[in-house]
Amino acid sequence: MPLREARHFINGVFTPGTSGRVFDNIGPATGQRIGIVHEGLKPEVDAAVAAARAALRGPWSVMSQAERSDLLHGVANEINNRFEEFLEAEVLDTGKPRSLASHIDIPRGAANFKIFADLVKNVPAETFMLDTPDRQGALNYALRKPKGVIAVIAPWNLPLLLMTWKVGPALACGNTVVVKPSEETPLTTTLLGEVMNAVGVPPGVFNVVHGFGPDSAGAFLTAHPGVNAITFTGETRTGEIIMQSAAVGLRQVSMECGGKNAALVFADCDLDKAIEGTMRSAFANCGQVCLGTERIYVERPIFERFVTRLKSAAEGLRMGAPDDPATSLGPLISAEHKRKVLAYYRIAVEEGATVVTGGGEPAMPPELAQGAWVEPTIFTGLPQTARAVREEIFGPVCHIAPFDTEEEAIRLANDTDYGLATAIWTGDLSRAHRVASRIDVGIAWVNSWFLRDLRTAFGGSKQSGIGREGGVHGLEFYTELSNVCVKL
Ligand code: NAD
Ligand code: 6OD
Repeated sequence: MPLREARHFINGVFTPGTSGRVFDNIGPATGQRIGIVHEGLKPEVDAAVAAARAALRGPWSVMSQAERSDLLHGVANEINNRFEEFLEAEVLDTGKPRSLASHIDIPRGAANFKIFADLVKNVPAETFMLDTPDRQGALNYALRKPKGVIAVIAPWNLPLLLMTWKVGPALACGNTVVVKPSEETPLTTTLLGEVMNAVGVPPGVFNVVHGFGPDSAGAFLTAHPGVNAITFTGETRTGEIIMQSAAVGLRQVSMECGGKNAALVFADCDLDKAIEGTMRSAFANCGQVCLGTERIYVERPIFERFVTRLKSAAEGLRMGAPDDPATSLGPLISAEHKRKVLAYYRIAVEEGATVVTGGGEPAMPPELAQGAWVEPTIFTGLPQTARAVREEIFGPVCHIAPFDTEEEAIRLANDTDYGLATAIWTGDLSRAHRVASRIDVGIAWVNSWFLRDLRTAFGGSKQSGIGREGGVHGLEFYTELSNVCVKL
């Protein structure tokens, strides 16, 4: 397979930039080089921000909302027309099973443009008639204006989906963007540049600069004074660093960060459904989903049965080549992430965990042997204070512990620095509502997981993030409200 070259996309043109630096793009399934990526530094970021600024003042702002929305529908349609190319690129970059990327990543990546293009056309403006002493009154209304040039810093776990989840609403609201995709997954963001040109999105509206975080494109972009707001998805620690950059010039941030999410499994649940849902929440995308479940609390009467059944289901997962339809579990994103996850497997054992299944590296066939593979792993027996119970591992791993009362289950679920998601498995409707209302998270699922209307709010509390994106809630971040009062 020929090596893929990922260039920056600045002002509608693919360019290697002037830094002269490149780095290898390694396919995580095989550990082999699949391409090279040009690294952007300050000059590339300067050029991209300048292009975004010019487009903001120029062609993008003279278009009507309807024209912009039509173009974004065109972007979605073109992604779907080139579905196979996007699929191949995403699978190469991440090693995830083709079946997963074709059901989630690419369709959702396209849908993000349509949903927000339609949504912004249908948001009513705030309008009041004001009483005045002369009884003539005043008309007071608010305009929503684009915020300006938005920096989009994206992660590697769902590269197209999570990047378009930000680019879609940003562009729909009339902003322009500079995207810094993860250094691990440059390909689908680069392809999106081709799509933007093909459908006629004006140059400069969508820009991409590749590179790393510190001392590289990410840091230069978030520190750039020409950026009006920063939307970030990634680790909490990175979010803290980016907030420090954003403080200069009082630039607003939207932060979607890490999680250490709990599942609460009550004895009155439908056990088949709880096992099926928990399998997905713990192991889908090799556990590399921010909403994934790493802590499972099970009511004591069904604890042993639950552990036995989850073990057997986890042992039924099949690791293999992404193109093999039988593959249900892919690799981790990189050798570095594999080292981190395996380190946590060791830490858990040192902390006294019982290894129910997994805990190490699988034997893979020769063509995959250099890939970032780890076994799906289940632990029990750790105290709530253990690092493996408190820190986000972001791998195919969970810890299962028993609980005795509803009150205890709620306390355990909330006993974390994070607040992203929870899944509640119960057949008791009143309990479902009661418990959901008391867990400090951005989203609580009842008898389901990863199900969400894109028009609803998404985000985390505590160290899982700041702000909400999704639906009309994203408009608060991607637009500036401007109040107009007309004396009649
Ligand atoms: P990461 O924080 O390492 O990197 C995310 C992005 O930030 C990358 O593009 C990276 O290059 C960039 N970056 C790193 N340091 C930077 C700096 N100093 N300045 C500017 N940019 C910088 O995260 P990751 O490893 O790509 O993703 C995994 C993490 O993301 C996990 O913690 C996961 O929970 C979180 N995540 C959260 C959500 C959510 O919606 N809450 C979704 C997906 C992933
Ligand atoms: O469902 C979404 O819109 C969303 N932002 C999912 C995030 C997944 C995190 O890995």
